[in-house]
Amino acid sequence: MNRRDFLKFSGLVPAVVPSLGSSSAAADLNQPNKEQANLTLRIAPVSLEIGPGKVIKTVGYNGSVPGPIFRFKEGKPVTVDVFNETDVAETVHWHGQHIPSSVDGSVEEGTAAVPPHGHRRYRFTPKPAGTRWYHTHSMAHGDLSRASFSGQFGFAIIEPAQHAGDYDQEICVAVHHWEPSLANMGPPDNGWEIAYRSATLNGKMLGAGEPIRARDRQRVLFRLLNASATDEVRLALPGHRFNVIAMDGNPVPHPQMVDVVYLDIGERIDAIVEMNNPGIWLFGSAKDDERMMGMGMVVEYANKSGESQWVQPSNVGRGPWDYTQFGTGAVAPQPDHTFEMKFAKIPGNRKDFNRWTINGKSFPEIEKLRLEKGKRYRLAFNNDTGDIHPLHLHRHTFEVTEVGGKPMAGLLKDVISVNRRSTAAIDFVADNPGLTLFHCHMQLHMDFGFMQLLTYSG
Ligand SMILES: [Cu+2]
Repeated sequence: MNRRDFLKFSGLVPAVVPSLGSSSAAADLNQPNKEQANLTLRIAPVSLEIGPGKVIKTVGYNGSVPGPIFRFKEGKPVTVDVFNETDVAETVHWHGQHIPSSVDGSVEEGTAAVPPHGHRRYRFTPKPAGTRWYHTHSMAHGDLSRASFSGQFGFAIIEPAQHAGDYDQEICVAVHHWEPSLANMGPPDNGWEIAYRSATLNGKMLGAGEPIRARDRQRVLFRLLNASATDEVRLALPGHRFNVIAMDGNPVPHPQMVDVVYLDIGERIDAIVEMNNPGIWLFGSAKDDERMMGMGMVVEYANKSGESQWVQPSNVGRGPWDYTQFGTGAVAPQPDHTFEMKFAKIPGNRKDFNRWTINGKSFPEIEKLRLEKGKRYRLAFNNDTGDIHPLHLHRHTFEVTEVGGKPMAGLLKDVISVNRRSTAAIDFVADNPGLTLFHCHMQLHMDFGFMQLLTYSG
């Protein structure tokens, strides 16, 4: 089955292919006006029925959650018209791309916001190839209806000039949590955290959406995205294993077979699953309460029927997984300069939000890190907090060079999940001048100080 057939019959996620090409030659024949093609993104309130009679009022893209799947061709410029039909200024961040600060989508970097009931046009050249995504980069500051608590997220897949992937069917799955409320879940000195009442895969609770339909001996490419505002997730498909071939859209040096995939906020995983165990299965969260909240999807083989089966995987774990298993085993070259970054928490004490510091200072008081073009930099993290932090660097791809004291090389990412009371290091080449944001992707952490800008000198 080719992708067009799949999209026709699956109905999993709305896809926008026509203007920007796809890997299918048949689709290309229907695109005589590719050169003039524009994309339109409409930010507007949407009533999302995530389950029977369960309606979430949120804000989404083009009337859906997730937004349309954009398919870009690497290196082929695109124009995106963004219309904001809400009462607040909004931004659209193109997560994982090497594009100018003026269009990257964060006001801190200098991208102009889309005014309430206003319009802006962005033009950029999509790169690098891989599973990217787009999402709002506004702040919530405790408003649990805004920013990444809303439905403003979608896949932006950048097709390479030639696709190396060998698969029969592609399935994009985005994770989200809904109905957030403030809760006190930690020790007495800990501030507000977030509890949720429902969760979805592709905007539908378990049983409410179309099943994933597969045939025996198919190879399925899962593109997985954690678009939650605040929670990391672990996903499993009993009876099957995931061959993890890419992380954050970048091919991994050592693909690994795993039973459970771990995704911190903002992370993506490309995994091939060999469909060789006919039946009706449940793909979903390895946490029982999260699956009960809706984070699951039925996987249905052709000519099979009955109840979906769940088998609890062993060794689910509490922290991030071991990234070193995906690396080369080599040691990365020494950087030209290392920035030491120590993270700490200022406790909110049950009546306020926790605040977060990098080397003792919070955004926006913290000074910018200065980069020189062409040099290789290391950010050496010391997470002196009891929380896991998904750290994201804009506009650059980094190499993970140390995790928990273990040196590593070859794994290219744009988000790294740093464990509690642990260390990690990332290296990157300063090759994309302009203001660049570094921040924790956990919404409450970025809202309350966990951000820093990097700037190029000269
Ligand atoms: Cu954090």
